[in-house]
Amino acid sequence: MFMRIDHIGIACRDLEEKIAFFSETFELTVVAREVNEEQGVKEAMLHIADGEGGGSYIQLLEPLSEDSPVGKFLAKRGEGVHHVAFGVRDVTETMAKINEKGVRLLDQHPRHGSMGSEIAFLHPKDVGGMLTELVQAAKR
Ligand code: V0V
Ligand code: CO
Repeated sequence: MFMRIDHIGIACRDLEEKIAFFSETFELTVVAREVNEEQGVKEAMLHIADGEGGGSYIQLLEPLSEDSPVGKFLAKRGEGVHHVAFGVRDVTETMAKINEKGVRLLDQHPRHGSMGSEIAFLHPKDVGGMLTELVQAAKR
């Protein structure tokens, strides 16, 4: 089902500060930046490697508001790992397969994700406490 880890999403209060830290400390390059109003985030993708069907990245996330998913997470838990995203071939198909096994989907239809991807989230309570994202990367 999963081809690779697409990205690890990290919640932060100051995107510019964390971009500077990750790019300098780990010699990673920012390959995309986006404001995603629907998800309530300002985000940056730092490239790590290329894999089957797409790359793998660190995703740095700053909330657009306090009542957004990342805003609430920061208030409750502080900065840190917010979600893990897996690369899949077909997000709609994978959502259906996983849902059949009793895992709740947080999205009924795929949504727009970073770099032209299509994404969907699974409920963290059904995945051992890990907010899980499915990513179908844009065709290259
Ligand atoms: C909340 N919980 C988490 C969690 N957020 N557990 C693990 N990881 C997280 N990130 C736990 C929380 O501690 C509660 O457990 C329970 O889930 C319900 O949380 P809540 O605070 O009561 O509820 P909300 O309203 O904060 O909703 C949580 C969910 C929400 C996960 C439902 O954040 C959501 O829909 N997220 C999906 C969208 C998203 O995260 N977008 C931002 C990334 P207890 O306390 O009851 O035990 S956007 C992105 O990644 C993009 C654009 C991309 O990759 O391209
Ligand atoms: Co993500």
